[in-house]
Parts: sequence; C-alpha cells; structure tokens
Amino acid sequence: MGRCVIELELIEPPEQVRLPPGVRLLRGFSLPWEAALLADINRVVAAAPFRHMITPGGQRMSAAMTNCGSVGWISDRSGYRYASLDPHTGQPWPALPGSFSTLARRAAEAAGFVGFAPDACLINRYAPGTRMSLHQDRDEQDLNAPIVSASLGLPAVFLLGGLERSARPVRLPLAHGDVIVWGGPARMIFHGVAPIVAGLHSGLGRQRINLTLRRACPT
Ligand code: MD6
Ligand code: FE
Repeated sequence: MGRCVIELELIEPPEQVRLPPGVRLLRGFSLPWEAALLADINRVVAAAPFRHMITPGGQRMSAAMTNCGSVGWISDRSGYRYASLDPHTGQPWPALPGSFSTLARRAAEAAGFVGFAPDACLINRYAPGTRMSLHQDRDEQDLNAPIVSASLGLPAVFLLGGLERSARPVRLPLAHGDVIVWGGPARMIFHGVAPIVAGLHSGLGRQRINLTLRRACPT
C-alpha cells in the first residue's frame, strides 16, 4: 500500500517544477531542427574551434566554448565582453546559421517573447565532470531581449537560482532537445550547470552541447 505512494512521487514528471515568472522550459522543442542544428554546429566549429577561455581571475573555464553571429562572448584576463573578431583565428565569427535563429525566434515566441532577433550564439561543450558555476548573463546591451538556451547530447542538471547569488538554486533536469527561454523579470537570474554525469548519447557521444542565443547589441 505504502509502495504506491512512493512510486507516484518517483514518477512525478519534471514538468511539474514551478518555474519563476519569465522562465519557460520547452521540452523537446528543438527536436524538429535536430539534424540541421548538428550539421550547423559542425560547420561553425570547423571555422571557429572550441577553446577553453580564461576567466579574468586567471582560471581556465572547464566548458569549451565557441561562438557564431555578428559578435561572440569572450573571456580573458581583461574581462568578459562581446567581440566581433574571434581572438583565436583573428577572423569574424561564423554567421549565425538559419537553423539557430529560426529555433530561437520560434522558442521565444512560444514563451511569449515576440520578435526576438538574436545576433549572437555562445556554444558550450561539456565533457563528463564539467560544470558551470552560478552566474548572471550581464554582458548584453539589450536586457529587454530574452535568452534562448538549447540543450543537446548528454543530460544536465540546470541550477536555477534567484535574483541574488545567495538564493538556493532549484535543480532542473534538462534532456537532449529541451529549450529554456528566459527574459523579463527573470533576465538577471543566477544560474549554472551541475557537473555532467558520464554517459553516452546516441547522436553526440560523451558530451553535452548548449546553444545560448542572445541579443548582444542594441536593435
Ligand atoms: C548551459 N547556460 O546551459 C549554460 N545562460 O550550458 C547558460 O549559462 C545560460 O542556459 C543564460 C540563459 C540560459 C542559459
Ligand atoms: Fe548563462
């Protein structure tokens, strides 16, 4: 008898997690674009390879990163910022693929943010054990635009904090194909990624890839 109660708790779907206003989780939303996204990621990475950036404090970031779009997010000894040239190649970042911008616009729309026109996409690659510590996304000039974040490959536990660093984060499991959109009152929320658990994803192997689409420059 008691066993039934326990099972009901265990099978409660993650969709039941109550999200703060301005945050929307769209399960499986990117799956219709899966093949195009993976091909476009490969094209971007061929022109602008993944690299481990250095924080202003001198630490090597554990997620490998690259960008596409008219500007890309970079970090080095002199700080965090958007730059129109890839410091690794000296060339402009690869253009934002149509699959990325279409996905972003449609996901933003589904979350109630119409007219989202991203100009930058940060691509993060996580090997097992890799994490991202709690941070705010605050280097964009247009804080009215939402952010669209697509998870691919190995699952992750997204840490969704509050508007102050001290708030205890909610743990939000993310699977291949899930998309998070946030903006409005949630735009400056602290967030991070718990260490990725080792595993093998059928399409992407032993890694998680995250696409974070933003509007970095004023419209
Ligand atoms: C990640 N994402 O999921 C890291 N930032 O790998 C982020 O830092 C992030 O997912 C702002 C909005 C959505 C995000
Ligand atoms: Fe972020």
